[in-house]
Amino acid sequence: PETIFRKDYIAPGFWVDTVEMGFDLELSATHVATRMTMRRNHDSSEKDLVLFGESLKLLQLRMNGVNLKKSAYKIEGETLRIANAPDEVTLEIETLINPLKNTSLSGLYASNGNFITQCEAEGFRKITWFPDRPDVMAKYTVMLRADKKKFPVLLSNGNLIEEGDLGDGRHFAKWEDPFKKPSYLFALVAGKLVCQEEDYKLKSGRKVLLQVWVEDGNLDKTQHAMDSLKNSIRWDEERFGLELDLDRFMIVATGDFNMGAMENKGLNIFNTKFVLANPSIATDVDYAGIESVVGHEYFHNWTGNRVTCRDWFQLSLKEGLTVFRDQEFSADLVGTATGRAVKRIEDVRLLRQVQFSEDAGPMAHPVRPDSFVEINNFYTVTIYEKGSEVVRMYYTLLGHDGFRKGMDLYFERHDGQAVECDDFRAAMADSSGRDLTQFERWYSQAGTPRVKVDATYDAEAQTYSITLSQSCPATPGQAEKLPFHIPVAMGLLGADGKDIPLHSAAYEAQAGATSLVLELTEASQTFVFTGVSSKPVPSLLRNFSAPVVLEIDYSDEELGLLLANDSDPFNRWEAGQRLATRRLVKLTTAVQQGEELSLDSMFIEALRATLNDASLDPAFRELVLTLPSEAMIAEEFKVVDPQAIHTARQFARATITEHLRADLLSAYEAHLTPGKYSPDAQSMAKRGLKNLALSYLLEWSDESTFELAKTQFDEAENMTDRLAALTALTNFSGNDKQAKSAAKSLKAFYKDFKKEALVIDKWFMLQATARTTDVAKVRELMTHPAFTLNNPNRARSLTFAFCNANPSRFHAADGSGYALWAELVIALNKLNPQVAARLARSMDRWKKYPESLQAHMKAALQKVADTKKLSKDVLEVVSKALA
Ligand code: BAL
Ligand code: ZN
Repeated sequence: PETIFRKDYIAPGFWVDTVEMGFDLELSATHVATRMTMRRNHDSSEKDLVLFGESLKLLQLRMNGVNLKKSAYKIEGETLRIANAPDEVTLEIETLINPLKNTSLSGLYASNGNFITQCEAEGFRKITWFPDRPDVMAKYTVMLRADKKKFPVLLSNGNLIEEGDLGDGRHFAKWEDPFKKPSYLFALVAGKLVCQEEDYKLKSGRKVLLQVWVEDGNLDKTQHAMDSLKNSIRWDEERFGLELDLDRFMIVATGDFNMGAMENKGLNIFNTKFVLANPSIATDVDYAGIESVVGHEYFHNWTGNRVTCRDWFQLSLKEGLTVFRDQEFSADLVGTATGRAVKRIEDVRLLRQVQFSEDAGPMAHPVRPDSFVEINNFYTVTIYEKGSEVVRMYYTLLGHDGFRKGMDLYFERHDGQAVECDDFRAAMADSSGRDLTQFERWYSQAGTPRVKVDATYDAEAQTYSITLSQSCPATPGQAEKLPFHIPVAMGLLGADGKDIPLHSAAYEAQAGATSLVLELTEASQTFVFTGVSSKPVPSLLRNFSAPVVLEIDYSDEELGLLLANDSDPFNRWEAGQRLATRRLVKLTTAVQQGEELSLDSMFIEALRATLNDASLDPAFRELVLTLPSEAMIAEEFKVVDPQAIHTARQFARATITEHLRADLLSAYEAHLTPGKYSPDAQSMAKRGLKNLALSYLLEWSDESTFELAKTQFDEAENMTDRLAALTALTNFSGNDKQAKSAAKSLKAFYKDFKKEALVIDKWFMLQATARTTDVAKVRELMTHPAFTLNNPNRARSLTFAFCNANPSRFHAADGSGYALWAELVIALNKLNPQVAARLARSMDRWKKYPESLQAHMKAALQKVADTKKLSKDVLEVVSKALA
């Protein structure tokens, strides 16, 4: 397949001013009539009128009222060209599509008898021929016609301007979107839906209508999404001065969705996973996820919709910025300093675990990629999470007010436009007067930079010098990297653990501050601090001020001091993780060499002190007590041994429990949250620590701990506690009786929730990631009547969870995990290439495994690559892996 390059961008040959669409909606044959007014873009070198289309039956094509004969245009693949079109064109197109057969869930498709659309990135071309590219922005009017009984609700973007009966059992609704938008933001929904609605008053006094649409029977699960929407609206007004620009804002939930949600103008379409919640079906993690995704999609209304992307290489312009905004939204809602830190730690954990790994593999790409085969493969953690880190670095460099000024200038300049990442950078530079030329490398260079720290203390001169040296590993297509502009927030701790006032000639204006942002711009730079009366302990990269790996040699004592005292909570946690990682790496090596395993008391006592420190937010304690994941430990090794890592981590957990049983039990009891469930930060924090304690306690095989979990499961009044207990029971290695009892609980859970698809997803996921679940067990679960590959959530809950989150079982020595993976990718490829390509990514890092495993992995990759009719989505992923 063809590779598309950023450097080949050409402005569209024609602009579209207005689009009128008429849909006659029938599940297996929907007729789409489109009429658009177009005018030549004299600034473009493209002279033809170019449209894109896919899987369409073209019924009619008229230009300025004249039917075009086949000889008047040329179709090649997805491109339709009309040469010699006049400067002003009215194009009328009729197409026929089959939503029922559309299992790709891109374009117009059927979900449980309803019509749903997903047009980002290139789904609109599955509805009609169109200049389907984000820089073509037009005003849309949409007429929907359908059977009234089967499709009582008809929704599209913008405002409802007319509705009525057609007299033949059908009815219609006409929608008009007052804003120009690119085609990827088009949406329609039709079917049997019900809504929770509310009038909401904006800060300006203007009233808007908010609606959350769901399938019948789910109205008891919409309140949290509605609350999150109202919080989002208020937050964007307060933090960025941005108001909702429509009179109506709708959210629709569907069970069949490739992504989390989609920011279509005024008609956001969501995966049910990020809408439906009540205490009996959703966990604390679900509640937090809903809040952040509702926020994310709402914030796109400005960062994405009002100002959109010129081309898909600029995707991070809207995604990185909007992730940054949703992260800040969630942090601001908690409000406390530790609450913010907890959110920051969770976000960084994801970045490190998934994005650093992507950056080190065959799919590594810059935040603004230079090329792609299939754009859907580039909705990645690099574009989203690293993109957000890049935005956060502006925030760190320019400060709260400076960043806001930059945002204001960005909207002042570009409202209503389709722009580039460089335009955002220019707004930040021009509003602050800062030179951000070098900062561009964060967009153009892939790979995770490493910053090495060398520090020396001169007792006589009372100076402390920190030398920071940066490098960045080669990535596909980029052998050499130039130095990045890296903000390094830092402080120095005295022996008492307190911050030392900082004095450095280079940062004179901030003399006496206890935290500074150093700016590393050279390959290597030395920063000298004066008036340092004793050797300090440096706290670097505070709040994770840049997406880099910090290489620094701390002693255990220094890490202990940081863990107990650092005024920066992020680095307190980080010190604990460094202590843990060091031990887990040693334990893994010991497992491999058949040595005796042991865990030292310094580490255990540090954990005990944190666990028992009632002055600390329980959510923060939970994070410190959580050992780095197996995936994170794997990153420490050149060659990964998943079984040894698993054994080492399990040993560490069991040993911690052996020593801290009494403390864990007290923590468990001290953090019970009886009474009505509430998803506020404090209650969530308590449940989090309590359930972490429970999971540790069950590392110890005895009757009392098993009973503790059993009782929690039986008596739980919310899904958070119920699922935590069931997870602990399922992973408990006890006697036969206990195993039977755990299996009974698992069965009961299924029975109780079999009508709740999202809970059944949890039931599959819990088993997919259980310690004892091997390939055979996954195959058995795949034959369960509730399992299907057709639904992305269900497919992910079992198969993705196993391949990505159960490493010691997935990487079975006989290669059976990889054979299963290949079968699944091939099966999914036929149904839904986007979902297939996601699963294909599980094999990205195959070259990091021992040769015996590599041989099996390569064979599995090759098997997929050799499959006939492979989608370009999957082909791009596996061929990059094999390259
Ligand atoms: N634009 C795709 C879904 C999202 O990032 O919100
Ligand atoms: Zn987004």
